[in-house]
Amino acid sequence: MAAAAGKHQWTKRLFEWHTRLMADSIRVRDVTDDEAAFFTEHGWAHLPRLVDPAHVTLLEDRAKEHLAERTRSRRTLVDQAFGQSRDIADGDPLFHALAHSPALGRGATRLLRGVTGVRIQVTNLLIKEPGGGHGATEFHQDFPWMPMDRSAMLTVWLALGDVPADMGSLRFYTGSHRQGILGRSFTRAGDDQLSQHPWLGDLEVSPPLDLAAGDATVHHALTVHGAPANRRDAARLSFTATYFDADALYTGTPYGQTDGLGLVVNRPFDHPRFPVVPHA
Ligand SMILES: O=C(O)CCC(=O)C(=O)O
Repeated sequence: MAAAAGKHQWTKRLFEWHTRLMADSIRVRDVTDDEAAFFTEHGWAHLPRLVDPAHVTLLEDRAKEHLAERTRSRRTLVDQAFGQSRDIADGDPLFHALAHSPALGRGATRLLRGVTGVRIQVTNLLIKEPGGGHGATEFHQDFPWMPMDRSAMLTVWLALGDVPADMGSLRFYTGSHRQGILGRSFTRAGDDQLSQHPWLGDLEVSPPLDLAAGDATVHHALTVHGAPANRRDAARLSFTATYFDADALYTGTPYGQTDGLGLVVNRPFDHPRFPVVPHA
């Protein structure tokens, strides 16, 4: 028992040491005032060269290794839109260093306005295969599934290779983050947000974005977003990190990620699965 605990401590220390080492090889820039203002107004923003492109190849290579090992079930409507390797920052020091980088912590805290800090909700590697491997990502909000008592949450979507618009970069309904919770999508065919709320068509849609490796987009969890199918020959690869208000309280809403963790209703997400990100 003591030997097992010792081994666990040792593995943990090795992971932390490896992460510190990796932090030096990933350069993340700060979000600018203009980007923050744009995000507040539109509910999304384009963050060119968020991560130094010189370091993105390393991330891309690692992503390919992880994604090759993913389970390829096509059970859900989400599985038909893209493949995933979830919680990637928990087991990979490079992605851990990226998700926990103070620049991203500062950026998320700033963009969410009025929050004093953020926790990580989930990190993920996404792949959208070409040639009909995956279809379009239907338009949806992220928040309607979440067991948080407030919607201050956003996702940074980082291109790990060049992602021209027709490879499936995200599109956003501008200002939809001010329309409240519009309901769940991906529960049955035809429940995308546009079908449920045709009036969304009156809102402007973000332009098709050609992302270079290292560019990111960021969207609020209430912003309606989706992506076209991948029309190129290569797979679309991205890393995502979702951050939420560190003071949010757990509501007890059933959710695969939080069920059984022992979280207490009406208390903050004080659990190692939801670390607070440094932003000093
Ligand atoms: O990458 C995609 O196609 C969808 C990703 C998404 O919906 C998200 O990160 O919130």
